[in-house]
Amino acid sequence: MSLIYVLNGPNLNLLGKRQPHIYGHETLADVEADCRRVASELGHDIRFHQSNREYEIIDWIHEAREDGAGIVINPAGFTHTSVAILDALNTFEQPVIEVHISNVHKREAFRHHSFVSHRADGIISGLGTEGYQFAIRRVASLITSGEKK
Ligand code: CA2
Repeated sequence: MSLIYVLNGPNLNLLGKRQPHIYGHETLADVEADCRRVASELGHDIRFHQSNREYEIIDWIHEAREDGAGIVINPAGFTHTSVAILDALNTFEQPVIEVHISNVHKREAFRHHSFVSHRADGIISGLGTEGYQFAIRRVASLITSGEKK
């Protein structure tokens, strides 16, 4: 069994409570339950975190360097601003999938650039909260194909 980190950036604690027309009705607790279910179906465990503080996200990426087999990350607003999160992800040698609930390319121009995409092995955007489940599946298959090498 491998450990997949699912990391969520600022304001995602409000998921399902505000702006449902953009982010849907599922809460972050619902997303966590979905991720746990899919990961356990695939024989993996997850560590699920959310923070409004950049340094906490960086610390979890460092922790994943020790015991993580992959990372699913929705950096939220830090996507478009954080070289520091990119630098941390660049030290992590296992699969990384970037998730956005909304289609960032259909939104304001400032959301079209992602620092994290410079490192991500794949990007999911605009599939709603279901995107997290696809991301877990992709990380799991990358873990398996890495094990076969
Ligand atoms: O679509 C996504 O998942 C985003 O990462 C969400 C970020 C936004 O800054 C990115 O451009 C795209 C914002 C997260 C805010 O989450 C909220 C959830 C519910 C209510 C209010 C904010």
